Amino acid sequence: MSAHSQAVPHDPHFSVVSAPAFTREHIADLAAGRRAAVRVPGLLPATTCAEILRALEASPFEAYGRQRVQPPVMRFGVGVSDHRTDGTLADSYWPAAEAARNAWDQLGLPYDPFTLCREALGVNWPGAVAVGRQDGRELAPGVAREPNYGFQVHFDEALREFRGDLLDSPLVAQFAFNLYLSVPKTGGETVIWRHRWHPADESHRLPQSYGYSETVVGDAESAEITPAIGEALLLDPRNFHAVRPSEGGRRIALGFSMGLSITGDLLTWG
Ligand SMILES: O=C(O)CCC(=O)C(=O)O
Ligand SMILES: [Fe+2]
Repeated sequence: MSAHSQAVPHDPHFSVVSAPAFTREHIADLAAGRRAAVRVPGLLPATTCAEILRALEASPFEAYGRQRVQPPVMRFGVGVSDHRTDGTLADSYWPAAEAARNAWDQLGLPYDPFTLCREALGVNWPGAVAVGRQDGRELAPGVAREPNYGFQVHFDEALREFRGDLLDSPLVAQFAFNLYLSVPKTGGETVIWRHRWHPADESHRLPQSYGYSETVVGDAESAEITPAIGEALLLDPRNFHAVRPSEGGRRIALGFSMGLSITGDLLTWG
């Protein structure tokens, strides 16, 4: 028995597993809250990751909304979080998504990186893995993110962030997908706490921010993941999570949100 298990009881339903591929069980376990995260090293071939990274390194990233996202996080592409007003997806999202699509096209890659990710995620899934739609319009497929100064402690849950259903097909669970293309020499760890949002947590919210003071998680059990190039991470984003600041190199990942829809399909969005 380890010192840890003697001192602090461990929740067997809060664990991180590493596997050669995403299985149905992994996705079901995440959806059901029986697992914190699943790592798949080498989800895409190393040569593909290097090619996507080369294209991105030569491209200008933009910052997420600087009021809400401090310290700044850079992105290539668009996410719903910058276009949310009063719990709805603002009209401004659609031209931004169109511009992002063009920017990704102009990288000149012979494939769409997000399509490759969806295909790899779906190898063992009986339903489709497709980009989600709202009023018939396809959302953005994902975004490249560069949180060199880290992400504050936060959670992601469209059911709480949006009024009604974000997508045409209602979701019964949500996941966060990341595929790491570039990692720093030190830092850049992803930390996940066994703590889900509770109304009283709002007293820990950082003013005007997407994030919370780390006091919000108290002494909850946590798991720390040091990302590796080519590795995919699928996590339950209802659990509060953060990214630690990086040193010695850019931390760039492809990322998107994914929902399990009532149809049994997995639907993604940026
Ligand atoms: O970059 C990461 O490892 C996690 C980022 C994050 O907050 C998310 O994917 O929801
Ligand atoms: Fe997140």
